Amino acid sequence: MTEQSLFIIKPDAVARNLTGEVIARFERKGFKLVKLKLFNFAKEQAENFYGVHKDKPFFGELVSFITSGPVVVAIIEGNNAIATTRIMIGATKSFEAAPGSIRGDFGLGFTDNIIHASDSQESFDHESRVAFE
Ligand code: FUP
Repeated sequence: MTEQSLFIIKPDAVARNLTGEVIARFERKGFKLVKLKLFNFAKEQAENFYGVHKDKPFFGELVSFITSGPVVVAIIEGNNAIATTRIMIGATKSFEAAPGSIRGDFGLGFTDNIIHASDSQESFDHESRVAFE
């Protein structure tokens, strides 16, 4: 089923010049780019984006990290986009993510884990609204 998903290339990966590598993986997989933007999250915008985590102990660290430098946000389209993108990014802790996944191949961090991707239709709707507002 054709659907859309959203990913964010986080400040660590943009700073390490991995933007092209990450986008290329989604293109080679067969996804079409629908929207693409380089920008800096404002603090309030980041708090809204990660609103689902607002009561978690790591919320402050997460907002501080995602606002620490430019990010790239993309909306992609293709078969089963949300679940397939989650498989492609790998486990949250980069140091445990499987080789072959984006986090598994490019990082060792936890908060600084290269990439974010929507995990449901509901999060896609929210995140695309906030990231492109
Ligand atoms: P994911 O969906 O894989 O990005 O992971 P989560 O939604 O569980 O967490 C969102 C982000 O918060 C992760 F990308 C990493 C960060 N995080 C921490 O920094 N510390 C934690 O204890 C848990 C998550």
